[in-house]
Amino acid sequence: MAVTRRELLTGGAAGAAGLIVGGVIGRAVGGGDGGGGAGLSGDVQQVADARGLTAEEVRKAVKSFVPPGKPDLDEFLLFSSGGHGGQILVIGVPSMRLYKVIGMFTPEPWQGFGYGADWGEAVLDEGTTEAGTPYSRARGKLTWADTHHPALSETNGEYDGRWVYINDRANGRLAMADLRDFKVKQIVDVPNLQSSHGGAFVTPNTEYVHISSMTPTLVKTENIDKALDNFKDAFRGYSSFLAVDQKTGRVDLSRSFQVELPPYTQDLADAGKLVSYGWAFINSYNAEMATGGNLEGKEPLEVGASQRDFDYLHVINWKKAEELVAAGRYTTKNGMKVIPLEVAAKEGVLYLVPEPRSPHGVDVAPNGEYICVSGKLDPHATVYSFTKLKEAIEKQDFEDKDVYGVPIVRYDAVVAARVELGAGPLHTQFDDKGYAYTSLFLESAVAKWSLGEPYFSGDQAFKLVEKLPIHYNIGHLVVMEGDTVKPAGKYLVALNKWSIDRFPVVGTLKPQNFQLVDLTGEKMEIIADMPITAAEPHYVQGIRIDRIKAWEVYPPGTNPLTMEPDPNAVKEGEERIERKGNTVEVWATVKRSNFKPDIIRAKKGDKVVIHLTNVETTPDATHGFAIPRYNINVSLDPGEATTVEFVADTQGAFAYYCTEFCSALHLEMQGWLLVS
Ligand code: K7E
Ligand code: CUA
Repeated sequence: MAVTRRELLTGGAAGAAGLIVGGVIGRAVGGGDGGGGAGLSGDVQQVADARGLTAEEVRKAVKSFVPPGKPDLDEFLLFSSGGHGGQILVIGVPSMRLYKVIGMFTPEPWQGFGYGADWGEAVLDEGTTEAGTPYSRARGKLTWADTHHPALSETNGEYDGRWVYINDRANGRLAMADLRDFKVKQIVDVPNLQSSHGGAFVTPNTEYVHISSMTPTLVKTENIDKALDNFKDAFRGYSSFLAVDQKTGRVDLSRSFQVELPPYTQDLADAGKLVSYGWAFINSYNAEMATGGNLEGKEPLEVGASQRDFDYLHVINWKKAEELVAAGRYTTKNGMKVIPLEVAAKEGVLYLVPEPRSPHGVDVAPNGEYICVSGKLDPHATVYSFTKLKEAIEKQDFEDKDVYGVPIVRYDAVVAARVELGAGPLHTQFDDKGYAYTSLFLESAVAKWSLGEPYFSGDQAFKLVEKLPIHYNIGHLVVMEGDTVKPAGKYLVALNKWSIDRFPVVGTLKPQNFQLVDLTGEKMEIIADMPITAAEPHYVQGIRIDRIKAWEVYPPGTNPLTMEPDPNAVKEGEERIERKGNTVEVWATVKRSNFKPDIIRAKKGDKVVIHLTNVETTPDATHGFAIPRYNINVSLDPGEATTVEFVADTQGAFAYYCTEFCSALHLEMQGWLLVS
């Protein structure tokens, strides 16, 4: 927003922001603007004094302040992982206001996700299959996840605002939400993965969404008691390229494939872009293949996994992998096409590159040339050059093969730089000016450093330029659109695991802390804290708000699962109840302020099917449909059609009601289910 100097002085169009800037700042810098500003600055000064705020604090507050009625002042939306809460959090930048919690893997009662509506039940059922592994139904339906890495869909390497994906680190699954209605449409139980970390990322045109195993998967099921002694043969990792249907955003497993990997612990991953288009990169640790066993006379896992000086960056040529799949060079495993490890190693699909001790993050720079890796136990960021990597691969400049025969590219041939940053570097993001920003977990800081050509050259390249202390223990960080080919820069958000003294004490579990950092000034500057209370967030992506074209209402009678007209949607006047055998089927409309029909009669043991259509066309006119004691709780946004199905196994008179305060007669919006 452009605020003119005149507006600042007169407190005109800029409203509160203008008053504060014109007042307090004017005074703080010793000038004061005199005239119209003087009286106003007095007011603001009084407020600041009364609240114990310094001019500096007020100046920072104004940078992120979004006044009532001016939502357009938020320029970006963050899509944040919701950690083991299993959701995605949607947050405005710079306001740092939470706008939405999208239930992805975890039922969400307000949105009626997972409490009887066919859309949510279908999604949760799909995510709890037995197709891939025997794990999913170990203890019944899976209703939680540990979400780590959201991935917004891309076109030509830029966010396109169509879909968002996120992985389930705990259970090796992937979920997708449609950004037309911000609702989850699919949970994929990815075959051959037990857990996942490398992903989600999308390839530059969302051809694929990638997810790889974290802890390798057991593949030899005989003699499981001895499996850990035979780790090298009994376990494998998998890099999954899940093909995306360009119309719906859904994963199509029939067109998807996996590349089998050695049983190192594959960690984070990123997609190549521009020069490195067609390639993907996955970190690993525990190349030692340690298994723990601290009560069985062996080293604890963390000791065993930190023996070697190098682990391996996995370099995958997914274009080549596509060709092999097309040529039938795969085996089918649990319904998934898998390129076996030997084939991947021999045919140029998989290469390894040494990377220093137990790395964590791998991030590809906007031009696709630099692949930045940082290791928890090494104070440097290691920067690989894709050009050199490609040359080394072409010249077969290998230093060795691993025990599985995978070529190991010569380290010195491909490293572009090692930049000393500080203690515990984890993740890296990029801005629009050729700088990289790396989180330093142990040091609780953000390190800003310069990339090489074409951004910086000579002694200006690969140089630490600034460090910003963070509060506290930063994990991921995000620069707006900072992992696309065209970062927006402007703001950085630090995702901090601890908040210690930043917030009021609200019990023994403390909020985590998102800190908003302004990147536009000479120095980086923290301008806001945001307590995060839903779970531990991991990664976040920030997208320009104008890229998202969300609907405010559904076209009449839309089913949110298909985003198409629901065959059982009804218009007003078409409401009816039909009984066939032991099934009572109801077609109902929902609007301010009644359900029609408002009496449904069933006999104990009947199957009851209720098709509900919210016939409203007004934005915000959402209604609920809850049946007490039947564990049914549906939310119907304007235009939405959905179906609830259950067995009337408890007799009684149940007063179903609308759960959203929708009108003056909301309390009257109720009906009876009589089960006799
Ligand atoms: Cu570093 Cu899962 Cu991306 Cu957490 S991960 S921080
Ligand atoms: Cu509809 Cu309350």
